[in-house]
Amino acid sequence: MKLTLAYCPIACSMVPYILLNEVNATFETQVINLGKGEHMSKAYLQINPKGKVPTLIVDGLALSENLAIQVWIAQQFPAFNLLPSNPMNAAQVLSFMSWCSSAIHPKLTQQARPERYCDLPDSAERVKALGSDALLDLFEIAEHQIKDREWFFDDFSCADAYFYWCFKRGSMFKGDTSIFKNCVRHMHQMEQRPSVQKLLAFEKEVLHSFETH
Ligand SMILES: N[C@@H](CCC(=O)N[C@@H](CS)C(=O)NCC(=O)O)C(=O)O
Repeated sequence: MKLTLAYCPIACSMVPYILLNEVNATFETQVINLGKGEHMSKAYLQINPKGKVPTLIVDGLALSENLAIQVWIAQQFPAFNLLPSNPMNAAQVLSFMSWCSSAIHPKLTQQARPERYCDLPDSAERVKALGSDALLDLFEIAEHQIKDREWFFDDFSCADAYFYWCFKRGSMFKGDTSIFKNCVRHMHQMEQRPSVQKLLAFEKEVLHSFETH
């Protein structure tokens, strides 16, 4: 099986990158420089007409949407337990992942790309501030959920990788996320995992290549 992940550093494509390493999959990466607009190139739009990363290409078939990609990885490599086998437990993890994708992610985009939310003159700072307030409220919910536990659910799961990106990306904006001590601890725990260490090394390498090309 040939796997190719369309990936850009810092972006949410780091989540499937981590999970593919968790399951020891052999895969290639197709680096897409979002800053240079490579996601809108004719060639990339043929792979993913939505012009987003991640896309996972499985034997020539493109799969988009982070949540679907994560579920595919979990189901393709069931021995690694990235999703629980009990239906209710699995649904709880999916519920969390859906929250990452539909609630948290848009608040991150609101801060990164405020012009997509309001094009009135001089509105960007206000749009970002509202995004930041809403994001901090969402992190407060996660802060309670991860209190006194190692992972969001009984075992390490896709939910941990997805939230790791959400929190890390959220910490790059103005709002102070260091107040969420449990989320910070979770982020550090994630960074102990070999899969995340691989990601961080690869990310550094790709960012360096962006700077020098
Ligand atoms: N609904 C998509 C959203 C993916 C997404 O927004 N990816 C961002 C990177 S984090 C992207 O490709 N942004 C490029 C753009 O919107 O111009 C998913 O969950 O996979």
